[in-house]
This record gives sequence, C-alpha cells and structure tokens, in this order.
Amino acid sequence: MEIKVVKDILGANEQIAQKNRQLFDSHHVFVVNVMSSPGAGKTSLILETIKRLKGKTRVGVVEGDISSSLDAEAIGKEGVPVVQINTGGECHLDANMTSSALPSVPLKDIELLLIENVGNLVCPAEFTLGENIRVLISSTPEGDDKPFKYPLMFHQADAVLINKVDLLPYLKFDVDAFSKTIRGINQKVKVFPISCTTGEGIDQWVSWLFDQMKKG
Ligand SMILES: Nc1nc2c(ncn2[C@@H]2O[C@H](COP(=O)(O)OP(=O)(O)O)[C@@H](O)[C@H]2O)c(=O)[nH]1
Ligand SMILES: [Mg+2]
Ligand SMILES: [Zn+2]
Repeated sequence: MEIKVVKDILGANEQIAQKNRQLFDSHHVFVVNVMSSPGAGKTSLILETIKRLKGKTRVGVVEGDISSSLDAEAIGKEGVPVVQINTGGECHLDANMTSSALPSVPLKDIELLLIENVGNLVCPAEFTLGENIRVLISSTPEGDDKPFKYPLMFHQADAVLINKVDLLPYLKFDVDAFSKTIRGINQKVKVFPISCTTGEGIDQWVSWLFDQMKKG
C-alpha cells in the first residue's frame, strides 16, 4: 500500500513536469536542474556560469530554498531575472512548486533557466521539474564515497561537477577513483573537476552546457 502511494505522488509529479517541459519548449528555454548537498557550491556555480554567459545567452534563475532569500539576492546583483521559491520546509523542489513560480519567470526574454534545487542528495533525484538536464555538484570536502551512498543522484545526473578542487591538497579525495565510480553507475555522465573559487574547469563546463543548449 505504501509503495502505491509513493508511486501515485511520483506519477502526478511526472505529469506536471511534462507540462512544465512543454511550456519551456514552447518558449525555447533550456532548463538545468542544479542539485547538490548544502554548501557544495550551487549558488557559486550559478554565479560563475552567469558571468561567463553574459552577452552570449540570456539567463534566468529559479532559487529553491527552504526559507530565506539570500541566494536569490546574490544572483539578483548579477542583473539576471531571479525568482525565489520558498518550499516552506520541504527538502526538495517538485514540479508543482516549479510550475507555481513560472508565471513570475520571464520565459519570453530568456534562453537558459538555471534552477537551484534545495540542498539534499536524496529526494531531488525522484522529483523531475521539467528540466532538459540534471547537474549534480559533489564537492571535495564531502568525501569521495558519495556515489556509493547516494547512487540514484549519480545515476540520474547528466553531468557531475567535482567542485572545490582547489582544496584537494588538504583532503583525502581521489578524483580518478571518484570519476571511475560514477562511470560505473552512469556510463553517459560527463564529469568536470571545477573550482568556483579559482575558476578552474568552469570554461569547460560552460562550453559543454552551451553545446547541450544548441542540441536542445
Ligand atoms: N574553497 C572553495 N570554496 C568554495 C568553492 N565553491 C564554493 N565555495 C564556498 O562554499 C560555500 C558554499 O557555497 P554555495 O555556493 O553557497 O553552496 P550551495 O549551498 O550549494 O548553494 C561558500 O562559502 C562558497 O564560497 C570552491 O570551488 N572552492
Ligand atoms: Mg545556494
Ligand atoms: Zn525532499
């Protein structure tokens, strides 16, 4: 019985996600769902991505947060349209919350929508929003065992960004072993070692993202 209830929730979410996707497609907006644990660098990545795409494509941002609008304020300073969703305690965004934010998103004026999900490595994997791609940020201080502990997140991702590689000299984190583990779970995934602090790897990520947008 419990399993059926869960399936119904996810089925309903999937239907709303498909409607969101139709709306995005009709406006030719490419949508990225950015996921990670708290503090891995979602907001930092969005800021760095916006800076590099200035003049190349028009970006909008949706900020999912349990409460507060700190991240939305930081992104608003970059001069891009940003809409805040406060989930009111929910630990993930779902398609319905996303849908309720969309009337405030200027879809006609943007080509790329970056959605910062709530910091969590568990349930965001289950709830699609209508996105084109899913990006998972895993940062070096979290340890290189995360693909073993949260396989679904890694399985669902189109790209995994290993953030904070500037801290590698101080940590026990084996980038090669980590990348190998991810590929064992998900053969198609792209892996980018990056640092939002030094800028390492960000150009490679942004150029890949740009290619994905062109493919649609
Ligand atoms: N050393 C280092 N710190 C980073 C890097 N990226 C983000 N941070 C820091 O990590 C903290 C959390 O980043 P934030 O982007 O807010 O993470 P979020 O909670 O996933 O949105 C902040 O203090 C950032 O300055 C990085 O590449 N290297
Ligand atoms: Mg954030
Ligand atoms: Zn949740």
